[in-house]
Amino acid sequence: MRIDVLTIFPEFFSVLDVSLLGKARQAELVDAHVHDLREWAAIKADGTPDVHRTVDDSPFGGGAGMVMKADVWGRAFDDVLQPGGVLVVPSPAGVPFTQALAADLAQADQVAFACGRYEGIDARVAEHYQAAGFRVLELSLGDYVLNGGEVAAFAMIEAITRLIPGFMGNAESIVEESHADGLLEYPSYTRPASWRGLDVPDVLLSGHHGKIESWRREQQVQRTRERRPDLLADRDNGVAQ
Ligand code: JD8
Repeated sequence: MRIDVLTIFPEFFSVLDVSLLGKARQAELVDAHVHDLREWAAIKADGTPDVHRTVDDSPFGGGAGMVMKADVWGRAFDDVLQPGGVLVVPSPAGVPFTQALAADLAQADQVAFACGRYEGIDARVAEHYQAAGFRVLELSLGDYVLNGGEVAAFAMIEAITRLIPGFMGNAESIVEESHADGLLEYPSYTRPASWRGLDVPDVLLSGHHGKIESWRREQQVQRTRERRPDLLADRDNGVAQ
């Protein structure tokens, strides 16, 4: 899979080489490229040089802050987006990013992330590439406000790339994770069996795999009911996670 990230803070993604993603890059499972958006701001739309490499301007209709310029993003994506590529625009106004979307995007040949800053990106950028036939997804990491799209893009990249076949050493562990089956995962324990007066549940020491499996299932349902009743409702209504 090819991943492209466009941002005015490319150094933010320097850690992409750390962790498993680094190994996946070596194993050519992931071909990741980070681009500095300002490279496409050196020349203004009228062809004259812009020494300030301006990427933002004041919002039409007034209001606080600045908006990122469509013409700069357009020149950048014209160079970076490949046929069939998916354009992901992290945004607090986006649809929720989920495990199901991560699994879906893990099948893509290219995913390009538009990391906005300021008040966001001129809305015509998503509109233009949608109209040009690209799959454009405005996705939110969660119901809280960040200062830009970089943190969200990073989280989405990790959630997506770890689902690429061959990425995670033991694919089995993926199956048992939270959200894999619409339920939160069961609690896990390891040695010592007793710690500060807290003992590991006896069933886990029983060696009785049937009982262990049903206990773990019950724990998943109980936790989900307590912490994420919305997931249980979705599950009962057959909504993909
Ligand atoms: C992209 C600019 C900052 C947002 C004025 C603060 C995602 N779950 C999420 N929360 N916030 C974001 C996000 C925030 C962004 C950008 C994503 C680009 N900002 C803006 C609007 C209010 N500032 C996000 N995914």
